[in-house]
Amino acid sequence: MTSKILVLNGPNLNTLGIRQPEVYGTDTLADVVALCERVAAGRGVEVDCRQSNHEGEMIDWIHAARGVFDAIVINAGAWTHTSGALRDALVIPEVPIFEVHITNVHAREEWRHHSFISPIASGIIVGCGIAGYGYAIDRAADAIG
Ligand code: DHK
Repeated sequence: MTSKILVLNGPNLNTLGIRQPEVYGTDTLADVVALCERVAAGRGVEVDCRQSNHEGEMIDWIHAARGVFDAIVINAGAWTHTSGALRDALVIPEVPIFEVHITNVHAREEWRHHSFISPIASGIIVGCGIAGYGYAIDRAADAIG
């Protein structure tokens, strides 16, 4: 059976390309999805890419991922730094989590330095632009074999 990776993008990432392009670049969410699909196809895995501005919706998607997805790649946007609820949802022992940030959050404002997700992540990729999603999918494919 083909392995499946759930790719989640949190709040404001639907505005990639127009939101602070000097910080986040000019690539759009559609470019992120195209990259994820290309990398996944090259690795023989499937991806399902979703974005939400609603924390409860994202938590519901994570709950429903059990038994369906083999790994989760997540850029939780600002929820990364604020949401214990999202972190609790992501504690799924059989599903490795890969945290992605387009920017180097550690070189930005102090409130972005803390991540609720990092302690439960199998891997973390920051500051590599949207290429980081591709690296995370590649690594997730390795991890799930
Ligand atoms: C994206 C966001 O929306 C911010 O809230 C994070 C992250 C950083 C990124 O770099 O992809 O702080």
